[in-house]
Amino acid sequence: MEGLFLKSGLEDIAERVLTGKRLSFNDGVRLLKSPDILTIGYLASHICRQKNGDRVHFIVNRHINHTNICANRCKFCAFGRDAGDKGAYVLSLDEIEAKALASRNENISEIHIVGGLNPDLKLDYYVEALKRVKRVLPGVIIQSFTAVEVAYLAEQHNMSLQEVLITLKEAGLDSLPGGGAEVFAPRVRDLVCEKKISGEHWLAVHEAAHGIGMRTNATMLYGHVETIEERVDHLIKLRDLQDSTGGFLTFIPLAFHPKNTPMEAMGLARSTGYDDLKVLAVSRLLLDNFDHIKAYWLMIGPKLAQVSLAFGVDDLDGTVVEEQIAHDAGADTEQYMSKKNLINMIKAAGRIPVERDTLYNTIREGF
Ligand code: V47
Repeated sequence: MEGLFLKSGLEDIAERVLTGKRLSFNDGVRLLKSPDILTIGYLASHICRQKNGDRVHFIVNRHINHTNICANRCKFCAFGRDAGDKGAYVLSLDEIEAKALASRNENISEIHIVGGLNPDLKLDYYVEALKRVKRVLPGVIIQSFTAVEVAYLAEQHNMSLQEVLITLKEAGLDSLPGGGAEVFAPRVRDLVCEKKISGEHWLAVHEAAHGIGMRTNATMLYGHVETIEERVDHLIKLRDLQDSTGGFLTFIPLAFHPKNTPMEAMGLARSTGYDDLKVLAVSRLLLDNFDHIKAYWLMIGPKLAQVSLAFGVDDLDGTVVEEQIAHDAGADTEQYMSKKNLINMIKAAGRIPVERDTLYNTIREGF
């Protein structure tokens, strides 16, 4: 075993990982700065297998982006529009219901609705959307509305985060997705999303959700202006909240897509495969209190997502069906992946496909 890590300079970190010790901020920085991707992947895979064995998860789900009109207009985003702009849209409640209904025969277990901060959409729209989805798809789990949308509703209606969350929960909301986290460091937020809620506020929404028994996801948007240290700081803040609530289900790194965004002019390139794998693997190592790390095939491509199963990843997300946010920003993947394809990718990696629901309950295992 020792020979494996010779000359990597990561021997002490490897020792800590293999003996179950928590990694520090500095360990995270050293891992992300190291070119020794195979050692990092080996260690991450070791931890992933301790937590999940050979099981790799996927979900049959459908995304709906209900509006792209957004008061925040983050600089990394190609999806947001001002009302009246070309391509600006809001789905009516009937349209949301029709999209949910169109999935009725697909045996989907999750509906994922996220959109912009549209000042014309009030809490009653969200409540009614949830009720209608549950009416046409009874039994489906609704994982919808980012912390940013929840905070916006609280502000618009002068309600507490908890009051908004309880109102949404009573209407059918089961879980929050992980979007809107970006990178918590104020320096980064000032540069790329100055109008967005702070990192602390994002964490407070998730803490409030966990407090009412709602499980949630977490993300990090990487590959733009953030430093390695800021990435690690973000991960440690998530780890700290997870220590206190245990409410996070999974962590999903999101690779920045620059096309058509205000940041395109900065000349930033898409993240490299090397960086994608390292962020996934180092997340697996630092987030020792998260059960799952998800590679979102739609953003990093199905082939790299499959390879990431050897770098600490145990979840490939889902069938998705339709998606605007990454595709408006130049994602060159499909918007839909069949269940058969997801199963084949997992089997071809020598692993056991597990169809899960949002809460990681097994729907079916071993296809
Ligand atoms: O909140 C915006 C990010 C998020 C870009 O919780 C961008 O299971 C890349 O959160 N390039 C939406 N990313 C997607 C999201 C998500 C996706 C899949 C699963 C889950 C989950 C969550 O996408 C936004 C923002 O953080 N984003 N613009 C862009 N140009």
